[in-house]
Amino acid sequence: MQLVTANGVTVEIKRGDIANQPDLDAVVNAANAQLRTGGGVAGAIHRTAGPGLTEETRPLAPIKPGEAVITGGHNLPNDYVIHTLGPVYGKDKPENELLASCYRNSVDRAEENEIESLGFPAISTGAFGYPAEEAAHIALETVKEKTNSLEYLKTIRFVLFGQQSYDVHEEAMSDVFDG
Ligand code: AR6
Repeated sequence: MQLVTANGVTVEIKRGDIANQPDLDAVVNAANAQLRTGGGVAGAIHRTAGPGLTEETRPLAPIKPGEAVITGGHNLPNDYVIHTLGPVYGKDKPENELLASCYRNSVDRAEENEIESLGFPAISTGAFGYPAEEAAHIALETVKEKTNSLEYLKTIRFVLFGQQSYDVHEEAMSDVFDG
């Protein structure tokens, strides 16, 4: 399953680079607390967005695990970036609730800004060590629940870097949406 419609919202999974999603209004950054560039997603987003993004994020930092803040997209092909700090697995507890908050708060920032299409990376599953399957289930369950109360968002895309991450999300999508 690559695509499902829930309460009029399309939820889809796709392999790709979160910094190269020109058809989305906004993308989510798997940020660090200081909202600076880093490895993985944060590196790709800041590199493509350029120094203007770091300038805009500086006064918004630090953020806590589960929080989300919004900025412009600068040189990215998207109007907005939503920066959320995932939990470090084994350290920031309870991990599952903090990870769900990342998705919930990111969707809330999108709705507040009347965003219609949003792309998520697999938050916390890289440097922060969250097991991929568990994280994918939390991500899809949280997004599914959110589709009950959306006014503006019509498309939510999970942008997965590797084939393994894609496969794990495909499986989780069937589990969560097919019952
Ligand atoms: N597009 C989509 N997914 C990607 C990309 C990309 N360009 N690059 C990596 N991934 P991570 P975290 C996948 O480490 O675990 C940073 O250094 C990756 O394979 O980016 O939340 C920050 O500065 C993995 O599945 O985020 C923080 O300190 C997933 O995206 C810290 O890492 C998330 O990997 C955040 O760690």
